[in-house]
Amino acid sequence: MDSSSLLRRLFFFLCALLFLLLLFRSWISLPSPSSGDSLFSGAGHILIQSPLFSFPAVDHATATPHHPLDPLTVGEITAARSILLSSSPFSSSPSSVAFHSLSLDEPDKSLVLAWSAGDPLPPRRASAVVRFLGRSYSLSVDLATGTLSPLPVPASGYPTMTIEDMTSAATAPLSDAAFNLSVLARGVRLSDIACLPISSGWFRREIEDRRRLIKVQCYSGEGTANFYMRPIEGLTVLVDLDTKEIVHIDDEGRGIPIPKSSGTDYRFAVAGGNELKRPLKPISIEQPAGPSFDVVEGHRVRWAGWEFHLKADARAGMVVSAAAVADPATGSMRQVLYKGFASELFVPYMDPTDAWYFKTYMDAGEYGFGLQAMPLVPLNDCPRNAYYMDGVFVAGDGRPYVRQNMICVYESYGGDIGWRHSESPITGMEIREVRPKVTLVARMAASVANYDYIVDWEFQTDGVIRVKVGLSGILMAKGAPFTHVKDFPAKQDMYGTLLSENLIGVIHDHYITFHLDLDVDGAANNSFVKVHLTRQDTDPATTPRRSYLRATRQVAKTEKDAQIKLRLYDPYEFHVINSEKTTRVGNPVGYKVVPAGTAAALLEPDDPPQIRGAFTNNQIWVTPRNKSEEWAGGLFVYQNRGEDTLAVWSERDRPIENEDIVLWYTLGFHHIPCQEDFPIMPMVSSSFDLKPVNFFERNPILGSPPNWERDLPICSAAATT
Ligand SMILES: [Cu+2]
Repeated sequence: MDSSSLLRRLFFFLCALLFLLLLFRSWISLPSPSSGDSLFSGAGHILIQSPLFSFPAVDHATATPHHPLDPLTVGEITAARSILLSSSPFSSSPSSVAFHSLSLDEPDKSLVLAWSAGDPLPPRRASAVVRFLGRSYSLSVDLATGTLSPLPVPASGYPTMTIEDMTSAATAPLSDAAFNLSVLARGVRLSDIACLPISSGWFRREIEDRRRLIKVQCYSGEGTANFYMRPIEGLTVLVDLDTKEIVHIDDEGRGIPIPKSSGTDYRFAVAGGNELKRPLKPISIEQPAGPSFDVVEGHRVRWAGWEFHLKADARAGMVVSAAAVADPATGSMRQVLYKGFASELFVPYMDPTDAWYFKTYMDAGEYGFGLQAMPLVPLNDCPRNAYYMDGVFVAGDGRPYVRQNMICVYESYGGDIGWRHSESPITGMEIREVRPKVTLVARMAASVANYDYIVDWEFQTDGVIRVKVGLSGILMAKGAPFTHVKDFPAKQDMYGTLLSENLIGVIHDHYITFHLDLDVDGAANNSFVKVHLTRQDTDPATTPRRSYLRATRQVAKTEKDAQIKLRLYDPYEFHVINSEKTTRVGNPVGYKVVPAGTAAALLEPDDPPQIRGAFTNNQIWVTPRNKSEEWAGGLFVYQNRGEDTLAVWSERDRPIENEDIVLWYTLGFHHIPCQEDFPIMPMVSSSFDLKPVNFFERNPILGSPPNWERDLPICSAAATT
């Protein structure tokens, strides 16, 4: 055998070996038949690379905390519950205790920042809010010593409802004969009704001072899963949340027909007739070499120089803590954000009539933004390359339960550009430099009855954190005795848009107020600086220009200097700087909050809902950090009088210069419904950025590499049918 034929045989042998290796690699990662995946799917037989990585699953029954900010484990919740139930006064009647919240009482910031992996954890404490024999209690539970200590209780309001509060309120009307007769008189079978517990707000009425109240309204689910589109209009039941007693029934609107069910169902299996005639071909992000992030011990996320702690929270939904970013010049980690979360939501409807005026929801403090977060749907809520994190929450009886897949973390690449420059032919330089933008997203989605909120914290390699809120789900709609706009009395206010026959989508606002404890290069010596752009007029003798814009810096001394209403024609940048640190050339290091599309609160400030929602009166506030000021609407939001809001705290006008400060940003939406929102809304979203401003010495992703064809996975068409 000559040497060339030996080489040829060797080449074929190596090719066969490589083929077998590739086959084996695919085989060991084959998805199970029950997963619904297939190696070959859709038209054209696309070769799909199966994920070759997985994060270890958490065994909640035996989980232990690893980080000072890790949420309470199943074991810790069980221990805290038994400490509380065996202590006075609760031990006298443990079955009468309702747990409205039980979560980690976070250690002091100084202890958390001083902690390193491997150190013993600071003492673990739980904070509990319970109702017992008609009273609310706020308590701190020391898990090490087994002791209970009382905390102050707000002057007004009640804690977040338990899931049991909501379900028992929703079924309470069915025990009332007058209610049942009214439903039947409207031609609706009792077996078809679905009812919603609607927080009743506070309207300066005497009964609100002595009873915990809720309003219940019902819908007909006949012929559709989308019962929200079939309101039984005008029938409102006032229920005592503690006793489940029916306090009052408003029975109006019997002449208003129940809107039709046809065309309202949105489920794929049911609404198959809506299927697009030309669906898109399958699309997915594949990472055959695995993700570039890891999640250490369940909660510490590390990616592209970022490190942060991520956890689910029953009230806030998702909490990002201790976020730090590596400085590419030195490699050292630099603090950016100690704690960020959605502190409160405010959703007032713009219809002052009897069955609607009270709809002024505060979804975090009243319903629990995290309690309402359902498991995310793999492949559709989050892409295929996502990692999922569970939430561990507490039922009304104090027992723990696991909300699986409540948060997802994934790397996102949508074809966006990190930076670029091309030279044009006039310079004679052949330069085409572009860098792709890949980001890391932490996502949750809460379904607060009809509405769905998607909250994304998106970390970028250039140091930007983008916080995005998406709105989808189903409108809260109103029955009407009209089937066409022309039939509506001209002088009457419709309060919204006719979406379909007999159905009005009522105008409303959404506000989401974020608590952003920025720690720019440390907690201390942070200041809020307003950088004001103003027009300067010139001396015509010195320049052909008549005017230019100039930036001047104003350091906010006290809280009132930092109550910001955004104005397009009076622009500012809003920086949080570390006044002790400067860049090489002398600029103070900072991060700025960059607003995007948003909306301002326009209700009368003395309107009771706006008193409670006064935290939306400004888009930006800055307060000195105070552990008792985390919830913008107050600790007890339900039915409160607005005495404990961010607006009230800020009026103290405390010093905020060179302090540990918290910036609050409110993202707002005015929503005038339209027919495209029927029967379910396409996503609408808006965002704001936390962006480094003179934080780095230069573009921090200057050294990031471009994409090369040779590095990318092969996902080409393998064959055609
Ligand atoms: Cu809306």
